Amino acid sequence: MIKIIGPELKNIPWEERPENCSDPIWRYSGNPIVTNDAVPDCNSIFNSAVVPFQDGFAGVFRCDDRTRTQKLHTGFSRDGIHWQLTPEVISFSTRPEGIEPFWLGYDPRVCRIDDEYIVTWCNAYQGFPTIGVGKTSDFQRFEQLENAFLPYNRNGVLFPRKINGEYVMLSRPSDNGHTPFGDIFLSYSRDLVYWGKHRLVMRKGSGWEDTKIGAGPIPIETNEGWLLFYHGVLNSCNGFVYSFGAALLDLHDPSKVIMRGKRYLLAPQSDYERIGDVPNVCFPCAALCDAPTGRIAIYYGCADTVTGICFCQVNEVIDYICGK
Ligand code: BMA
Repeated sequence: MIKIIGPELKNIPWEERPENCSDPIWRYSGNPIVTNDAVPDCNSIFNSAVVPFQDGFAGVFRCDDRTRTQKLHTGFSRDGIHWQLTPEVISFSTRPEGIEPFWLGYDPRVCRIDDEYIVTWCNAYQGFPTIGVGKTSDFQRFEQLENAFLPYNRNGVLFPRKINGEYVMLSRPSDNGHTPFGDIFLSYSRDLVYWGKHRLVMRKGSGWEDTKIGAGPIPIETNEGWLLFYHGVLNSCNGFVYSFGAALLDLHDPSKVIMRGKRYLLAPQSDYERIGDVPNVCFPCAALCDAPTGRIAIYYGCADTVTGICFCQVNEVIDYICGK
């Protein structure tokens, strides 16, 4: 019997599976839940990360402004569906010497470890993409840490606890452009500053993930392994198509893949996933879960334009990964 290892989250956003749907994952009927009007002067809000916070939820949102610069804003919600975003861009009260002031960030993830929320995002270092790292305890004051890796890298995703005494981060070595390749690696750190012991986790696959893959939400701990949702990209004759699937990683050595789903879980099929600034993109960056019921709510960017949410049950996702 598969079980999520974690706390109860009674107020997890949830909607039952529609009667006519037999898929392991289903979309919220009110999608999209966040659109560009949540922030002044904004072009699009997508690929964003949320966590339980106080008696509701908090998040870091990717808001591209009308100069088309990628910015990060905080947001707060009581129910995980209706969000109040902060009009001001996140700024860091401290930053390491030699790092240029933060001016651009995208595809954030937020990971609670002990009483801190660690934010990772795709940062610009001297104009090259790499993984930025910051932390906050209240979503008001943020400190910036060292970038985790050398350029070029994207999709830096932390595990929600130390493994064998060390922090662990998934990432995807990239290029300076739209990256027509990419596999998922992991790295260890004792202090969130120096990263090493780099290991391959998963290579790109075939079909829906034949071009590149990248970790999505913070992995979910279960009694059978870490449940990892990840995006996969197909290179079609009309450009990239971003879908997402899932895999199970070993609890003690997450570079070992126990099992990996062959089919995608969610692919761009709704209008808001197919039509937008970049058509055909479903890009998950966060998941909430309620351990006792096995409910999972996944937040994902849709067509690089808006943010959506979809739901699944842990046991059904594991059945899907096992090919049942
Ligand atoms: C990737 C990232 C994402 C984006 C996706 C599709 O390389 O930049 O932010 O959603 O491309 O455009």
